Amino acid sequence: MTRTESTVQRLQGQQTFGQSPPRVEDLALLTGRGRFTDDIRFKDTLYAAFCRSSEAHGRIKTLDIGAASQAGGVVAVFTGRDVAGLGLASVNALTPEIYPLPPRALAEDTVCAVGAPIAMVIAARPTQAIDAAERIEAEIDPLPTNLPQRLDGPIRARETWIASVEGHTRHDSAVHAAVSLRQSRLAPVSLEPRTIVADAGSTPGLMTIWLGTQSPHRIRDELAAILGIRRDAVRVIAPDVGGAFGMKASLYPEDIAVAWAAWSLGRCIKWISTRGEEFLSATQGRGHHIDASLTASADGRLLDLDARVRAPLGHWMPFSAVVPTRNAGRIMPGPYRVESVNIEATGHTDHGASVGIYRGAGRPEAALTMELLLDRLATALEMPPAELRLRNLVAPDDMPWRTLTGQLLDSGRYAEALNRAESLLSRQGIDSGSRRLRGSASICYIEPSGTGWETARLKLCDDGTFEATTGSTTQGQGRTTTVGQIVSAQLGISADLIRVCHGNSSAPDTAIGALASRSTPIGGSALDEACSKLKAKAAEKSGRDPVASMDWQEVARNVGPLTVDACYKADGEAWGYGAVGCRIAIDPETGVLEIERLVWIDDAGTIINPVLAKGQLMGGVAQGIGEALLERIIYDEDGQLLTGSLMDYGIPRADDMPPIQIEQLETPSSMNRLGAKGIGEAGTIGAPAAIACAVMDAVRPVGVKHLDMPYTPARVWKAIQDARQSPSGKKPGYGTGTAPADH
Ligand code: SMO
Repeated sequence: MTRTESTVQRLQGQQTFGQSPPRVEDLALLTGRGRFTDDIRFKDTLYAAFCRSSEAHGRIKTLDIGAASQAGGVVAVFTGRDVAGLGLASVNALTPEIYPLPPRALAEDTVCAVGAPIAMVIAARPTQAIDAAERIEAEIDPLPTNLPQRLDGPIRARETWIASVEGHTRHDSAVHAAVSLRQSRLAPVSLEPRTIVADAGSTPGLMTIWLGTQSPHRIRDELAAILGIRRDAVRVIAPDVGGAFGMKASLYPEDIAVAWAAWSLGRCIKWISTRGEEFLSATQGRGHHIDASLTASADGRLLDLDARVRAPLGHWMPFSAVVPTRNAGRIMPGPYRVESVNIEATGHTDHGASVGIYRGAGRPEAALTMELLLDRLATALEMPPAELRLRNLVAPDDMPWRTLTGQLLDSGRYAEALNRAESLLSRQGIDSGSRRLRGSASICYIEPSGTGWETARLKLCDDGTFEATTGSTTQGQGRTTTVGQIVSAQLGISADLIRVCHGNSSAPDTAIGALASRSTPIGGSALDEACSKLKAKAAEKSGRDPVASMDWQEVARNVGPLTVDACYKADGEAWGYGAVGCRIAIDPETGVLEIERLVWIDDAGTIINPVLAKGQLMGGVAQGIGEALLERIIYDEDGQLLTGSLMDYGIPRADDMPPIQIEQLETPSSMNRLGAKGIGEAGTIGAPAAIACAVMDAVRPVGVKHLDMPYTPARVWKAIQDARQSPSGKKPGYGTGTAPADH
C-alpha cells in the first residue's frame, strides 16, 4: 500500500550510509495518525468472536450453538464441522526429521489446549459477537495433559549434529562442566494485538485481507491453498503493525476461520484479539529444556560439547515451528572453536499454546547454554573466564570459519569485541563496602541473519520521482527511513523524491518479509540491486554512461517511466555478533537484583542508520531483561493458564532498564551486497546470557549451584537461603563475586 503524503513524511536531502536522520514514520505514529488494521473500517463490516476451549485436553461431547444462533445481531455461527474440509497450512521442513501439526481453524472432536477456538460467531457488532460466543455451550470430557511443561510429548522435529575435528579423541582427564536449564515459556506481548480484516464483499472474486503480519506474501499463498482458491483472488496488506517479534510471522487458526467466513459469506469480517486472547492463543517463545556439558584440556582448549535440547511446540505448529529447536542446536558452539560436538535437538508438542519463533528464536537458548558452560569450566580450571573465552574464539584470519554444526561464520573480530567489553566493564569500580552480593561477566554471542532471497521494485516515475518497494515488511523498525536512505545513497538523489512502499502482497508479487534479522542484509541488498538495475536501464535507454551520475529529471522526461524488479539471493548467512559486559548486585535479604552496568559491543556489519541500529539493540535488550528477570508463562497441572493477563505476567517497564553503554564495530559481511548483518535479535540473545553469568558469579560464592530464569526476588532469595542451609554450601569459586564478610 502506498503511504499517503499526509501520514508519512519523507527524508530530506541526499543520504549516505551511517547517517541518522530522524525516523520519518514517527510523526504519524506519535500523533495518532498511524493506520493499523483496526483503523481499516468499512460500512458493512461484520465482526467475529470465538468460543474457546476451557479444557487443555479433552473430547468435545456436545456443542450447543442454538442460543448463540438466536442471539441479537448474529449472522452465522460456525463450528469445526463447517471448516473440516479446508486444506492445511504448511510447516517449514527445516529439520531432517519432521512431523507437521498444522493449525486447524476450529477444533472438531478433540481440543488440545485451553483457548483453542471451537466455534466462531459472526455478528453485526463486535459486542453482539462476543455476547453470542458466551452463549455457546460446550461439554468437554477432560483427558490428561502433559503440563506443566515436561517435554515428554510426541517428537515432531529432530536434528542431530555429531562431528569432530580430525584426530580428536575423548579424554577422561579433561576438565568437565555441565548445565541443566529449564527455561520458561514467554509471551511476545506485541503492543498491538493480532487483528484481521478480510473483505470479500467489495470486488467479486477478490478478497483483500488487512493483517498485522510480518509476511503478507506467505499468508496470501497459504490462505489461497487452504481455501482452495486462486492465489490472485487473495491480496494481503500489512498496514502499520505494532510490534511482531516473530509472533506475527504465523498464520493463525483465527485468520483461517475469518478469511474462510468472509469468502463464504461474500462479506467483510473483522476480528480483533484481546490481550487475554493473546496470552491464550498467540504463539509463545523459549521454554527449552537443555542438558549440556563441555570439556576442556588443562590449558583451556575446548574439547567436547554435548547437548540435549528439548523444545516445546505447543498444540499446533506454525510455519517456522522448528526454528527455535534447530537454531538452539546449530548455534550452540557460538563463536568458539570446539573439537567435537554431539548435539541433539527435538521439538515436542504439548497441551499449551503453540510455541514458535520469538525474537532470537533459539539463538538466546544457545548463547545462554554455552556461556554458562564456559563460566563453569573457567571456575573448574581456575582460569579467568575471559581468558578461557579468548583462548577459544574463532580468529578473524580463520574466517570464513565452518563450525562443527556446519555453519559458516563469515567475518568478525570476536576477541576485540570481548576485550573491549571487559575493559569497559572493569572501568566501573566495584563498591565492596555494600552488603549486596556482586557479580560480573563478559560474554559473546552470534546472530545469524537468514539465508535465501528477497525482492525489491524500483520505479522512476515520469515526473522524476521514485517509488521504492521492499519485500521486507515493517513492524516498528523504521524501515521506511532506511529504505529511503539506501535508495537515496545508491542513486545519488535527494530522499524527498522517494516514496517507500511495503507490506502489500501484490507489489512485488513475491517476497518473504521481515524475519530472522534478514531485512537489511537481504531485503536491503535487493534494493541495492534494484538501484544498480535502474541505473543500467536508464543508461541503456538514454544512451548515457552508467558510471556517470544520472540527471534523473532528464531521464524521466526523455525515456521514463522506468520500472525494475530485483530478486536478490544472498551468497550465504551473515553473522552479526557482539560481546556484553554485565555487573549485577543482589540484596541477599530480599533477593532483589539490580543490573548496575551493561556494556555492549555489537557488530552488524555495514550500518545504514546508527540510531535505528541502536534502537533495535535496546529494544531487544529490554525483552532480554524481561526474560532474565520477570517473564514466565505458567500453566497448572490441568493445563490452565495462570498468567493470562498483564497483571500476572510481568514485562519490563522503562524503570527496569539499566543504563546501557553501546559501542558498534563495523566489519562488513561478504555474504550480501550491502555487507550488512542482523541486529534485530542481538539484545534478546546477549542480555539473558550476560545477566545469567553475572548472577551465577554473584551467588556461586554462597553456594548456589544453579538458578533458572526469571531471577525474581523470591527465586533468588530462596536459592540463597537453601544454599546457606545446605551442608555443601559456601564453596568458593573463581570470580569477582564476593560474599559480604558478615554472611
Ligand atoms: S523471531 Mo524472527 O521474526 O525470526
